[in-house]
Amino acid sequence: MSLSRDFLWGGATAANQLEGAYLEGGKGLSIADVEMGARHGVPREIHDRVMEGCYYPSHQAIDFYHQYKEDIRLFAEMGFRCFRMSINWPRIFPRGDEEQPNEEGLAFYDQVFDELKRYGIEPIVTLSHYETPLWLVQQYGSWRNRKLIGFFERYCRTVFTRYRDKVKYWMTFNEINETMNQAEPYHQAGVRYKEGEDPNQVKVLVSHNMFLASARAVIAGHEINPEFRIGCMLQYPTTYPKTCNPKDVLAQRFQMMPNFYYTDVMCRGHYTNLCRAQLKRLGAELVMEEGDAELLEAGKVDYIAFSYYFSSIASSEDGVNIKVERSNPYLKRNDWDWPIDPTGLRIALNELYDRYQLPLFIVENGLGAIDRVEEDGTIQDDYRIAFLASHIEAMKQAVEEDMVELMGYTCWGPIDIISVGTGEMRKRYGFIYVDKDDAGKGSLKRMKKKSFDWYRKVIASNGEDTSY
Ligand code: BGP
Repeated sequence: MSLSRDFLWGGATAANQLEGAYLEGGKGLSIADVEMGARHGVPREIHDRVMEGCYYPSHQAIDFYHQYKEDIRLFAEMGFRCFRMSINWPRIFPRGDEEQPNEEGLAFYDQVFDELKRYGIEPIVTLSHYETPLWLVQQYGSWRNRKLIGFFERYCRTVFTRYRDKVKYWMTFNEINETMNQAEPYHQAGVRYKEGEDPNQVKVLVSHNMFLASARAVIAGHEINPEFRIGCMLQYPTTYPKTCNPKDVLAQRFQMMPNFYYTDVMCRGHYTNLCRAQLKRLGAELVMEEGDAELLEAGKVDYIAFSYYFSSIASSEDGVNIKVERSNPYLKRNDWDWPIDPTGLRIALNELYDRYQLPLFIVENGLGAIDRVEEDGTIQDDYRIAFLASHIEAMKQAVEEDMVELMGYTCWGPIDIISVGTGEMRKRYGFIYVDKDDAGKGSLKRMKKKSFDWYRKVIASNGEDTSY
């Protein structure tokens, strides 16, 4: 088995990280619009509103909203067969709870999809990529509130109907498992803890509501167009036991449990024994209402999309408390201390496919690095090429030797965009350089990096030629 002839090669982005135009076309605020940038390695400061005099990277981002034609032309030049993007939920429903959508927002995505189609590029659309309308957080407490299930379904039905013949591949929530893995799931669920709240209980509650919302979206999508393929999306944290001490091996398994908690429910349609064990470990209670079980069963996803950036190691002295580290002595690390581990991608593909036998889709992978523009205007990003080549080779082995079923591969940030973690601009992933700095200054001019031609060659050879 080799990569199929229609293997989906391309790049992946999220609206809040590239569109900008944060109040244009009738758009409302999203949770990303109150997140400040950018300090190297420091998590972003979050406000409950836009504060005067502060810099918010999402407000202009790289101005894809106005420059999408040029950007898509460059993607086409690289031979993209697909482009992963998200619909900015508050462009369609500015507050999130309206009865009627915002026509200007819908028209914008019509234009983007039409432009992609001109070049034969298949859109891959994330319905919620860290863009929950801020109003829903302020007025309803975000995903703690079951009302969001209905609002999300209305939003999904609206875009499914509108783009019925323009988009085939969808995914519901970006990196949904980070809801449990993050100390506070702001990006995923719009949640910041209130005083006295039990974090584990909140995580279980918001996850349940998001599962129900995802299931409703899947059912609605299949009803509107049976050809739709709707996936879940998770961050896959390949984890190794630190040693062959059985306690470390057990620690590795326990460390993976919160991740399979998500895929088990979304792919198998119910809370499995593993999920129940995880609830027990968290000391949290799951409250199911009438009809929830049937809904989860009916709303199973068609495929599993995931991001993969690095692997970690787990250990435990008592078999209960788990220590997770990134300092694997066998691996080099990037400028942000993320270990570089292509084999971890092959392992991820094997583990997920073994567990669910559903088609997989690598929808994020890449190297965030500090690029330098040389005096002659070139950008020699050989380190990025080396990273991607090694990961693509590992991916091919998973398909060709391990017989994993894989739909495609989209690199994260094919054009430089805002970093989610730190809000930095200088954490660059792209094949296309964007002239903008961490303070928001720059001409926004686009320049091809050395990796641009390399990726074009990889796609043209359907992954056969990754040489450099
Ligand atoms: C994932 C997100 C992306 C993206 C990526 C890289 O978690 O789905 O939106 O940004 O990570 O992270 P960062 O931008 O922090 O380098």
